Amino acid sequence: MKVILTIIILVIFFSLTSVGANLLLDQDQDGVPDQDELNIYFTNVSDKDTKKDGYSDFIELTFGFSPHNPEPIKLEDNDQDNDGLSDRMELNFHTNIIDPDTDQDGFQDGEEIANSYDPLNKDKVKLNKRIEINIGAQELNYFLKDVRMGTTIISSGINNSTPKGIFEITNKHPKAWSPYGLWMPYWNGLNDGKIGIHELPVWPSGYTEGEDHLGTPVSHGCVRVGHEAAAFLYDWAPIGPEVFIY
Ligand SMILES: [Ca+2]
Ligand SMILES: [Ca+2]
Ligand SMILES: [Ca+2]
Ligand SMILES: [Ca+2]
Repeated sequence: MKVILTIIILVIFFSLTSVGANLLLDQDQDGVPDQDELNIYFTNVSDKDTKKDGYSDFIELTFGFSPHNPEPIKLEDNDQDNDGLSDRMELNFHTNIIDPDTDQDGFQDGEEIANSYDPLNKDKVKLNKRIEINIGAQELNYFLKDVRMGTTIISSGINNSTPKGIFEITNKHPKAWSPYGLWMPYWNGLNDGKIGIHELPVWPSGYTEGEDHLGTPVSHGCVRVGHEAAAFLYDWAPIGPEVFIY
C-alpha cells in the first residue's frame, strides 16, 4: 500500500514538474516558446518555419506577418479563419486565429466584436467602450475593451477651451442646437452637455463648415469630427462610455 502511494505521489510530482518545464520549452528553437505556438499562434512546435517559406515563425511574427498564409501578408491584412476579424485583432482580443468561433456560442469572433460582445464568453456580455481625445495631437481614439478600434482627426476648442479630464457621454441628440447659433449634428454631450463631440457645425443657412478645420483647434470648446466619423461614433457610443480628454 505504502509503495503504491509513493508511486502515485511520484507520478503526480513528475507530471507537475514537466508541465512547469513545458512552459519554457522551445522544441524547434525558433524563439517562439511551445506554449505560445500551441495556444496563441497555432504554429508548428517542431518546425521553425511552419509555412516553409524560408522565414522562421519568429521572424514572421516579429515583423508582423502571418505565419500561416502562404502569401507574405501582414497580420492586420490576414483573416486566417475567415471570421471577419483580422489575425492582428484576434491577437489583441486573445481570440483564436484559426477558429472562427472561439467561445463556441454560435457567433463568429468578427460578428461578436462588430456588435461589441465578448468573443471569449458564451454569455451575452458586452465589452467596455472608451474614447480618448488627445488635444495636442488633435486626435480621437476609440477603444473596445483595451483594444484601439479606430482613430479620427478632430478640431477642439480654441485657446485651450476644451476641458481636460475624465467625462462620460451623458446625452445624445441627432442634431443639437448651439447657443452660438449653429446646428451640431451627431451630438454626444459630455459634462452635462456643457461640451460635446459632434460633426462639423452647420449654419442656419445650411452651410457646413469645411473639413479643412480638422486638425486645428477652432471650436468654442466642443470636439468636432468629420462627417463619416461623427455618424459612426454617434451610432457606436451609447450613453455612458468614459471619455478621457488629455
Ligand atoms: Ca518554437
Ligand atoms: Ca480571423
Ligand atoms: Ca477567430
Ligand atoms: Ca463566439
